[in-house]
Amino acid sequence: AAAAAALALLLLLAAAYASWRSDIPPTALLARPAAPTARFYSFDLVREYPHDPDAFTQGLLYGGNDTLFESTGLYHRSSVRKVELPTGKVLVHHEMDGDMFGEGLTLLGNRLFQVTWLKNNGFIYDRHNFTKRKSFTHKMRDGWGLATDGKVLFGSDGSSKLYQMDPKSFKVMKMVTVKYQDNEVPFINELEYIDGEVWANVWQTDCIARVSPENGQVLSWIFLHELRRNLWNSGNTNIDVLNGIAWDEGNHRLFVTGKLWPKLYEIKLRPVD
Ligand code: DDQ
Ligand code: CA
Repeated sequence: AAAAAALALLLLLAAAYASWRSDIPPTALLARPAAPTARFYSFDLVREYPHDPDAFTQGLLYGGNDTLFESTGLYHRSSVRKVELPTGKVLVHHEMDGDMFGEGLTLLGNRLFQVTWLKNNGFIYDRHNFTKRKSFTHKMRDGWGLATDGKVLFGSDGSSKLYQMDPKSFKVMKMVTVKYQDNEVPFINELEYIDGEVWANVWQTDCIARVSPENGQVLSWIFLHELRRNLWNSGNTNIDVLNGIAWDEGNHRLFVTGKLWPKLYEIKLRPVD
């Protein structure tokens, strides 16, 4: 009876508040879902930087001191690079064997991990000397994206799966299905770990999904179609898809680019809902 009275009082207060704020229907005040719902983000452009237009970007991360590490794809053109952020200049370049198609890249300690397309093997490089190389095999269907929280390797394989792998044994510790509401999101590509979330490029879209690594739910979407559209409209008709997310944790800077894009962008998110 006490609960019913409390509820009645709550309804009354909500109705009173709503009639005062006549723009809010009374039910809206009580209809707040308990679980967090997805939000949508657009962006503000902070700065743009030059980016090698021949880099078919497959992996991107911040390397400290205004540098980026980047992995590029395409046969006979795949590489791992260290890039100077302000100029886009390639400081260190490791050319991969011609039959290798470079994919996701991440840095754990002093070691860069890279996966390759259509193969179950990847490579480990010393961040200071790309020639010191070891190879490994993994259990994902394919090698697309990589990221790390400093403990596990997050991996994607072009499906809707998000893997967590042990960086020593490459054993799959956890696997979730990326879903937006009840819909599986396929083509999960380049990854970045940011503040407890895994951010993922979704291949062939101009969108980044912010994914919970706990349950695979898409928490938010970031829409970046303007970036590709503007490049295209200024004559860059050779560009491929949006791909590559890098987070400078120390300075809270977010960088994005795409395959064969002549620019790399620092952006800030702006909620649109
Ligand atoms: N992936 O980055 C989405 C994983 C792969 C992109 C592959 C693009 C095709 C390029 C042409 C390959 C020539 C055999
Ligand atoms: Ca990344």
